[in-house]
Amino acid sequence: MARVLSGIQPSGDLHLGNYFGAVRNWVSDQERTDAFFCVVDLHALTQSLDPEDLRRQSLDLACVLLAAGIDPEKCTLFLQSHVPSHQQLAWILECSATFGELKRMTQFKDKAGDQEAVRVGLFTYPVLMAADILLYDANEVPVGDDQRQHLELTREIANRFNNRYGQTFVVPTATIPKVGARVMDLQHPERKMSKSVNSPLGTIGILDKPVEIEKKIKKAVTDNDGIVSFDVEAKPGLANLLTLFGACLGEDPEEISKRYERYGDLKKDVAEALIESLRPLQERYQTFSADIPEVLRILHHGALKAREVAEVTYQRAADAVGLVSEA
Ligand code: ATP
Ligand code: LTN
Repeated sequence: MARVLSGIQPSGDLHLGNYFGAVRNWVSDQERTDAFFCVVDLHALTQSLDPEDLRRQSLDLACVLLAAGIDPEKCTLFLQSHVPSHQQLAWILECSATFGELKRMTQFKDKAGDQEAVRVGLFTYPVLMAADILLYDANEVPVGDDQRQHLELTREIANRFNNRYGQTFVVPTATIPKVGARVMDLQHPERKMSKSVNSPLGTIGILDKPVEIEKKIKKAVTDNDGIVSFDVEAKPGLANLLTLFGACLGEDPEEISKRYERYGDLKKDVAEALIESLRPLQERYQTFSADIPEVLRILHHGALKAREVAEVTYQRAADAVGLVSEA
């Protein structure tokens, strides 16, 4: 059975990009694979979060994932910081990845931007991500399109390590969905929908109320030529709406475009489809968020299962590089 691992940061409210690009596919992956999903709270430390916010957001994200259909009977759900092997392996891998490789990461360049004091953790972030993946011998890593480069780096690190120290890691592949891998901001369709950019009208949260979803879709930026067609370059706003619709219906956005003549009709149906797609998740979220002790139990059980797998791989890597095993 294939092994899957993916992670998501507790850095803010989940949006449609996170849902269609990643989380929804995790729910189907758990049916056919041995899947591990982790809330990457250590990665979120690369941003300046209030400690109480980080704690609350980590548990809230676990509630959202459970509400989305992540089922602890079918997969392993855990918090990254509960499994110390992630940090241990990250150090070993940092001694293999190079400064030049990390400097080329576009997410680092975007996030470091013009910050005056760039944290070292933001720079080494992709190596911790490589450790997350390699510890579980993952064959598949379901992510959105923006993580392609990080996955390439993970493969590079794994291959280099295997060549230098002998076969130690499984070399993983990114699994990126056909529709929904890159959901764009509704107000700025040239940039991706993002948790860390403040764009309230451009971002639809997966817990947004139906009236908010309707309003945001109605106000979504399109163009003036009045022709409904799927053209990402020439008509990015409309293409984004068709992509969201396609992701809801499981249909090709181009096919959907042929059924519409007016932007208004399309927008109305897109809003309705989104509201219906999110309704079950939103209802279940109430149940989980009202029972945090149960969520903590699920995460504890997940950490036990994750540690069992991760510790074995860590030991294999530690042995390979020449660290002495404890008697
Ligand atoms: P930020 O938006 O703050 O940069 P993020 O949402 O990209 O954060 P994560 O929460 O770690 O970062 O992402 C979780 C998953 O969601 C990843 O697999 C990522 O590829 C995917 N994802 C994020 N944004 C989008 C988007 N706009 N479209 C499709 N997938 C996305
Ligand atoms: N870097 C990812 C989040 C992430 C991840 C992972 C994804 C951390 N560790 C392991 C897949 C597998 C992001 O920023 N979206």
